[in-house]
Amino acid sequence: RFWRLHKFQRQHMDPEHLTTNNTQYCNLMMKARNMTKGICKPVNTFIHEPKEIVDAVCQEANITCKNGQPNCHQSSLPLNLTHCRQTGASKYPNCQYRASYLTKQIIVACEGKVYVPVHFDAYV
Ligand code: PAX
Repeated sequence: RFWRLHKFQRQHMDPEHLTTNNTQYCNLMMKARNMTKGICKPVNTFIHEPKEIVDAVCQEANITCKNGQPNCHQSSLPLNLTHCRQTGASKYPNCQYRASYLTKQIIVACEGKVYVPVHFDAYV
């Protein structure tokens, strides 16, 4: 559906920021992108690449997603990522995250007439 691609953009896309060792990145970005409302989203990955590069992953061969659906695709190249994981001490509404800066291939699920990413499945 139409709104799913906007949700993916909000939750996973951050082409402006380069990978840095900013320990506050996840604390700031998880809040700024509305992933700390109601609950602290436990795990979320941001992608620091242009939209065209990430959309193009949907043109790679189909692979099976973690949930068994066939609409996943793996990037042929490693991409710059920040992986955010909630810390053990984090308690809602004070959501606290640890950031890991990675260069890994991503697996996304794609949907739609304009076939674009809607879900972040994993990095490998
Ligand atoms: P989502 O809700 O899982 O999927 P996310 O990717 O940001 O959100 P709506 O209408 O929004 O409910 N969709 C699919 N989901 C899963 N698998 C397939 N094949 C699929 N095809 C379509 C967003 C929408 O995509 C639809 C799905 O129905 C949703 O529609 O991950 C939990 C969250 O953590 C992120 C990824 C997930 O958020 P998990 O563990 O259940 O896979 N996340 C997870 C991450 O960002 N980084 C990580 O490394 C991991 C492990």
